[in-house]
Amino acid sequence: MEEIQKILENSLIELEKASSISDVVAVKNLYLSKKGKLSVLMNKMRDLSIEERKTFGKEINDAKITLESRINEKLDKLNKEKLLEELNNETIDITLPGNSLNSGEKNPFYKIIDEIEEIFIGMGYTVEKGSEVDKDHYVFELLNIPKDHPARDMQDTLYIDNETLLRSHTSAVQAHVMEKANGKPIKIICPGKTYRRDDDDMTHSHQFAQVEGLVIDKNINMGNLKATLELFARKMFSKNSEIRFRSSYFPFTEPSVEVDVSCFNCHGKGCNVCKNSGWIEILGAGMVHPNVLKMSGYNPDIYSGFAFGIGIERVAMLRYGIDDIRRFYQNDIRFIKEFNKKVED
Ligand code: FA5
Repeated sequence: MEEIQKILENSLIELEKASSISDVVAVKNLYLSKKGKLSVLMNKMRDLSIEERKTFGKEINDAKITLESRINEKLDKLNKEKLLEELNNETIDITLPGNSLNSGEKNPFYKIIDEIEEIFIGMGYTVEKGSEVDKDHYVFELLNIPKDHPARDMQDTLYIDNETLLRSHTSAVQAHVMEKANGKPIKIICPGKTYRRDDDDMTHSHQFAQVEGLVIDKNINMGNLKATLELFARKMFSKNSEIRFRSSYFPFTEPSVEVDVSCFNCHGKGCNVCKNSGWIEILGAGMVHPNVLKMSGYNPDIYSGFAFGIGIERVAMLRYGIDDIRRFYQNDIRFIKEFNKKVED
């Protein structure tokens, strides 16, 4: 018993002297590990009577508990001191300037899509999604443009295989929507990207975007189309903008029109932006061709409809006075920031 007390006393003295965490761990190993001084005393139990073993065992356990709790107290104290020391040594220079975070801005291209959607939703249209990669069947065939039709030349595009291509116009959506509607009335718009072999200049790009519109019901006529497009133009551009309808040709509409808006740059006088015509074409439209209605399961004697395809960048150029279509794709943050100022009507 005396030996136990002696070992405990020595261990406490050594613990007292320990000045670092590693010193304390060393004391712990010396006395409490499996082969530590207190643990090996247990071997002596073999030589004792049952009665003596009880008191001896209890004494060793008490000594172990005492030493363990003193070691933990000391470790706790040393850890706190270490943390305090680290905090005191750590200096933060609050005079350094902070890093300002630039918030993103919406490209005018997407702002115009939002505006176009808002105008048409206000007229009762729903917004559909289309696919940029589509089948020849939808992009051309169901739109009355069979293989070898000359209209295909104007809309040459990138082919993934003989039957799959990057759509050259959003009109492909028309055939999908008609297929889905299964003979029921339709009133939709669908914005999206299109791809075409075209010479890039101030108003043309090989990749651009359109908003397709399609209305099919009983008694839909050319007057409805004209009123819709006039209302759209009046809401989108200033009341001073002029609009003109030119007769045109699309294989999927009859009659067909192209709609021009007076040039934002020269206000109709003629300049390099409008190629001296005073007008910029923004959309193609017309009454849905009876063949297209038939191919998609609508009886042209009962149903009629109109469709239009608006060039989104062209509308944005007119709306914001942007002189070159290529600016939309150049990712110049200075250009993008310009359009988050309020635009005058
Ligand atoms: C078409 O693409 C027809 N699918 C539009 C249509 C839809 C007609 C429904 C009838 C019924 P067009 O090729 O004219 O038509 O293009 C329509 C509009 O897209 C143009 O008025 C113009 O604003 C825009 N656009 C056409 N080509 C380009 C181009 N290379 N770069 C930028 N915008 C273009």
